[in-house]
Amino acid sequence: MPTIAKDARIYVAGHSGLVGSAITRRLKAGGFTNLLTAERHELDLRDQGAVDVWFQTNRPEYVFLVAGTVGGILANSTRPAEFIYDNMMIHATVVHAAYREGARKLLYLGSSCIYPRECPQPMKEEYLLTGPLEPTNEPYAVAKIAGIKLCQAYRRQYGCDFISAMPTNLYGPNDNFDLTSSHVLPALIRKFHDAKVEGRGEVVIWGTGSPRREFLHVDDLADACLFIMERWDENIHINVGTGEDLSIRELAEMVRDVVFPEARLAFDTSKPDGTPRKLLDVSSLHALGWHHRIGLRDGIASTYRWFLAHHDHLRTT
Ligand code: GFB
Repeated sequence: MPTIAKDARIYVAGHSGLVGSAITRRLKAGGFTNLLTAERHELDLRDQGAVDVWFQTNRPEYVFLVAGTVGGILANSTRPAEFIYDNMMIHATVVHAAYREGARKLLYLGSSCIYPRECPQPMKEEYLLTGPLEPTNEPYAVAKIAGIKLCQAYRRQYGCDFISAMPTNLYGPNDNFDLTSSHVLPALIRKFHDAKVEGRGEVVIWGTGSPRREFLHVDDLADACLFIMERWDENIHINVGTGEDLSIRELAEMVRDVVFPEARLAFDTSKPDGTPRKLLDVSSLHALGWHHRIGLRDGIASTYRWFLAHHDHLRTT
């Protein structure tokens, strides 16, 4: 299995997003000197011709395929066409170009929503495609499953060393804090912050508060991605998470305690709950020797500090 040379050409597809920016930080901290990136306006990853030319010019040896159109439960429900089209195209163009230009290894990142809605918990890698998906994010999940199958097909037919990892719900610096498209954790940070600033005592949480979720800090994920790139060589994908979950109500209480302890919680049950529970079985990753380091409360506190330092300049999509 390759140990990546410090001067290897490494392409991070999606380097400005939550995950890509964390992987870029991790690679720089690890002394990797030859990082390749392309801005969105320079390279449309949905365009096979453009991606082929970019790969011919830059010839990456290692590819972290972490680009995509992502969002929380509302964005998934209201923009299903974008979620399936953008992601299927991006996965296909990058995997195909990596094969054609002979990349040594590619790591593709999926999502824990690939597993069936009623999946036994914690969810083992082999539970993929054993039952119907959660309707609120089915188009996104189908695109993500297609990405896994792409990597497996190119491995089987062409012998490519293309692997997949499935992270749980992520959060951290560079997250999306826009309330119409964000995931729950950054949404709660923004909601409690805005309530504090505007002098409102109540914060509205979507759904019943009873769904359970697992959260991993994106710096831990980035560390896991480098670890997996150097140690995982299997056809089957590998889960990346903490192995611990909590209810949305408990999460909201934790964010409240960090951001605005005096606030009261209210629940808007007209909003969807989504999957009842999504806890990954991370025994394969633990057996390889990797464990997360950043506890949830500390991660929320540091993400709130990041939010305070940057919220004047945050995107609003
Ligand atoms: O993070 P989230 O949007 O996505 O929502 P999923 C998780 C839970 O938090 C749901 C509740 O039960 C939401 O109803 N929630 C409470 C909120 N308040 C809020 C709020 O203010 N904003 C948001 N966004 N949620 C996504 C999938 O599922 O997870 C994607 O749609 C992807 O495909 C991603 O897999 C990781 O965890 O339900």
